[in-house]
Amino acid sequence: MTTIEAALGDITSQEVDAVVNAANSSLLGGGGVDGAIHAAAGPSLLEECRRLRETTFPHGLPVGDAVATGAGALPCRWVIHTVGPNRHRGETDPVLLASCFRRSLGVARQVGARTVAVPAVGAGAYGWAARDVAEVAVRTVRDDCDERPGLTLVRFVLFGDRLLAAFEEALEEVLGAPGAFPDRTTRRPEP
Ligand code: AR6
Repeated sequence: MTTIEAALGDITSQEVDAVVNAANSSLLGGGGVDGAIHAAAGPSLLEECRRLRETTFPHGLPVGDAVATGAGALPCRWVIHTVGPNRHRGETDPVLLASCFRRSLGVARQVGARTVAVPAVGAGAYGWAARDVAEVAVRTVRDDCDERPGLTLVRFVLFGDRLLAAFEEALEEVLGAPGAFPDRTTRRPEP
């Protein structure tokens, strides 16, 4: 069974197996979550990302895809970099946003992670509305964890009350009240 929950906080301080990074195709850093993760992880993360660009992704990581690296000084083992669709560039298809969450969890299982912290990919510089990200993220994670075993915890880590409220609402809508579906493979934790 996978616990899916939402929490207020900074993704760089999460004690989980893997954290998801809202990166860009270059994989070479940026602002927002990406900047915070690179700053907290230290230079080894950027070095690994550079190597990935030289080897596997010479043209950059495609939108909607995900790839894992080590985590440098972060209190987790892996960083899973994904690239959200950028609404400011006309990338408005929610299927691409859903792909970020699905691929990130797929990569998490591949490396052997069981607990994962996930930010609101797309809800910052890439211009998606909080409630749209929340809806897509919660549905995608629920469906993915219903279909595939391996993860025990997926924690959405949100910066700010507005985002937390949007995710709480989506959790309620998609998963029902806490504890309402004891037989499902996914559930919310008891309050
Ligand atoms: N922990 C958790 N959430 C955070 C943190 C943090 N430390 N910092 C910001 N957020 P964004 P995007 C929230 O812009 O929209 C970067 O420059 C933030 O409030 O990080 O996918 C990349 O390099 C927002 O709700 O990601 C790309 O160029 C959410 O994380 C571009 O931004 C996502 O905001 C990606 O844009």
